[in-house]
Amino acid sequence: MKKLDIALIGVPLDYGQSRRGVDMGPSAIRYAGAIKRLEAIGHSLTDEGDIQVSAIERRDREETNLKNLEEVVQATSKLANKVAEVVEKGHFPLVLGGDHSIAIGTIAGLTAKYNNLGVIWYDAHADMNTADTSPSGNIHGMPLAVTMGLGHEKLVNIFKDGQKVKPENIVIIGARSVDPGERELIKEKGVKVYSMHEIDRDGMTAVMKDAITYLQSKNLDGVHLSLDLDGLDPLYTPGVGTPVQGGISYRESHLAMEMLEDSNMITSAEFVEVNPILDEKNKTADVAVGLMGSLFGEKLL
Ligand code: B3U
Ligand code: MN
Ligand code: MN
Repeated sequence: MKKLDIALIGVPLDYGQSRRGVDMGPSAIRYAGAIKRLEAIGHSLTDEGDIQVSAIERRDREETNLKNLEEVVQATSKLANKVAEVVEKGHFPLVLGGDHSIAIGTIAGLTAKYNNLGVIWYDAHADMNTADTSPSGNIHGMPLAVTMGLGHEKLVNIFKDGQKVKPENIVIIGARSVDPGERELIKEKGVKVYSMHEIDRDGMTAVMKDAITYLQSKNLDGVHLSLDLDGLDPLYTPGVGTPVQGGISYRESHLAMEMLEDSNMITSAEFVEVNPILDEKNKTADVAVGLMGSLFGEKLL
């Protein structure tokens, strides 16, 4: 991999879901040695610190079934501005979550530079609910819909109005818990999904080859990797808010990251949903940092 100027941005946000603790994710990932690990590969790294997230719950709430909407809008708007600032300087944004609602801000900010962005969504879930279909009201179950321009207008219009990514430029990998409304939207919008079924049937090598070829056919000017640690099986990443059995293995995940590195297509990344309170001795943050190593070009030999 060519040497990058990586801009590390922490987002200690836990308002997109209901289990406290995921706000400590960025600290846990830093503690697990992310910076040294990436510098050892030869990249230069600037730690931009954490985005400020309001600690006070607001009272001037609008009537909505979306939990903590104002707090999520505030934090993701700040994040979008930060991501835009670093990509415009030519840096590679590496965003640490925080719950997955932060992707709304990351992807919005990326549109400052990329006009035809691709997204790889590595996750047990599709994160394609809207206020109408969400079973929980948790915004971390909605960022991919928001990115396609669907959902609450305050979320859809962060940084720039409307759709940020075309549905046909999105690939989901590892899905195994998809709600009925999400299933409909996947079909209607033509989002490419490699569920656990395809991974079991064809193997990770074939799935990643196919996903990379698919994205290469789209004339993209950038590809963002949004990696939810619950995409892996909870055996390997127990420190997540909504674990789902039967997930991607540790080995398959490293292989996937190495194949992405080989493809040279990734232009930004985020690692989300690390919750140290639910974790076992920082295991999940350790896995996140290991996967970063593979994604950024660490070699076994
Ligand atoms: N699809 C469910 C559950 C969920 C989504 N993302 C996570 N959990 N991490 C929902 O609430 O939208
Ligand atoms: Mn997710
Ligand atoms: Mn998930």
